[in-house]
Amino acid sequence: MGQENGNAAAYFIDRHVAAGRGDGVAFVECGQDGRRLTYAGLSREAGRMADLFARHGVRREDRAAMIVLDQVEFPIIFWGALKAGVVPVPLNTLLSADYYEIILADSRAKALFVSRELLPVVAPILGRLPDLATVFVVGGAVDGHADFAAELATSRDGGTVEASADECAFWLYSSGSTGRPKGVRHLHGSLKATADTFGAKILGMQADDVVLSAAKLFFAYGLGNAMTFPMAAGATAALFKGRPTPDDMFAATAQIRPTVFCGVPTLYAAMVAAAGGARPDGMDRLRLCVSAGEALPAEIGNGWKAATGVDIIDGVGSTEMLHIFLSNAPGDIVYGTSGVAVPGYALRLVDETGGEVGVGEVGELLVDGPSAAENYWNQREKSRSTFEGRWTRTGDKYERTAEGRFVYCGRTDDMFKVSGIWVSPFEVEQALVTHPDVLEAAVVADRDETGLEKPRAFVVLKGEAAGDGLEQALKDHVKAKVGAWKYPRRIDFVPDLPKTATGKIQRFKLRQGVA
Ligand code: 3SK
Repeated sequence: MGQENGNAAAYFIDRHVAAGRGDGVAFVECGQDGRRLTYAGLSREAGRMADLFARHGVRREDRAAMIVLDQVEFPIIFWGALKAGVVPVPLNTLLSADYYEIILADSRAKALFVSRELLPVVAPILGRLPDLATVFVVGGAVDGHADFAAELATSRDGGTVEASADECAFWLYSSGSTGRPKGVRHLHGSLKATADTFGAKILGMQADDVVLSAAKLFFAYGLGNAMTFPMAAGATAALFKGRPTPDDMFAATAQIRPTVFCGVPTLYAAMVAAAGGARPDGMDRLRLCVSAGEALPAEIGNGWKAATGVDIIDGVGSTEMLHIFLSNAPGDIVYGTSGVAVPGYALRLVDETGGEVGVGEVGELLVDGPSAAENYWNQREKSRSTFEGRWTRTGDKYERTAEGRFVYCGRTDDMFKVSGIWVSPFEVEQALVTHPDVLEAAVVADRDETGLEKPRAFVVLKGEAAGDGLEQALKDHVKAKVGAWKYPRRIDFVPDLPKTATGKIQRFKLRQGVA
């Protein structure tokens, strides 16, 4: 018997069609005129991409960048590239032209697929990218560029090329907490590895599930939630093209009636506040919710449960590990903790010398598991210091409780000392968000008049403006909650906070602002 094809498309698509499940709906777009894509339709359309690539001189292992919204063309292009052995590079659809230029040049993408709505953002830089041969516009013809729909319609199905599960399949760009983008190179086998672990063991994904993810497909988090996890089970994912505001999410849940909903803490907080205690429509089939991107404050988990009757599984993942490796689980949830290792992954907490720390001590989290990326493209030093043999450094500080649960303590580079005692910005932020007027908060170290570091908070309020006395009330609130020395000496009321694509607060940007 020949060896099984390790190409991820063989597992996620061809297997379903071969087993007679081709009529199952893989993707449905939210909204009135939302399109549907069956597994057979996806197989056919994605299969045509090899021909399209060949016509435009895009060869195996070349990169094809994607600036594509969550619409049915996203899976067609992504899986079509994998089927052809071309390496798709989905990019954050919210970046500026400067960032796109850096990333497109770094990846040396030969082809770019761009949603028509986003073409004006990248148009000014396209002439400055010598490796970029063809720009395919998704969702309409534009003079001077290839029309994706027309090109696909005239292509023939080229099937799925043989690939090793250990072969590089796709890249994701990680902005990281320092700002310089890194091309994270992932293998074909890693997609199945995350579906077999978090997707199957924690979410228990089944063929009758319908997943709605506020996190977009270009994030590792969204890619698993709304593509590989449901596809591994032959289930359905809903695609929402727009910005996930609470009202739009309520409309989408009312239409889709998802069984699994995936979001980030900021969105859950805003949805709880907007729901005003009432259960939103379309939650009748909901069995599970997932949160990642940053640790979920207990208040938000409890508020959501009170409004919807459904728990949120809070987990921790990274672009480097492709999805969640540390998580709470159904029936085993302690809000305010990140849970325990996902089955299939091993975790260590280490100090600066690499030694294991004990219960109640803070250490850096290291993870070993089957979905780790191969390396960062062209960043050898960073690759060597992140991927240490089997172990991947996360840059996150954690503490393990006597019960074995992990509690988030901040980033390795965010902690600071006040009066000689460590302060985790996260701890102060958590205290601030328990105040009824606060929606979100971020805390950084700022020097006082004596040059010593003290906490400074940036606070987004739930209501309009900060009334008289609110600043003092918040300081007193933090003192009472987490200790007198930790209170923010200065509070700035801001309309929103800088965040990475996956919803992590970019404290380095706030620090740059205060320096
Ligand atoms: O930020 C996270 O927790 C995360 C989760 C899943 C996949 C990717 C990321 C960055």
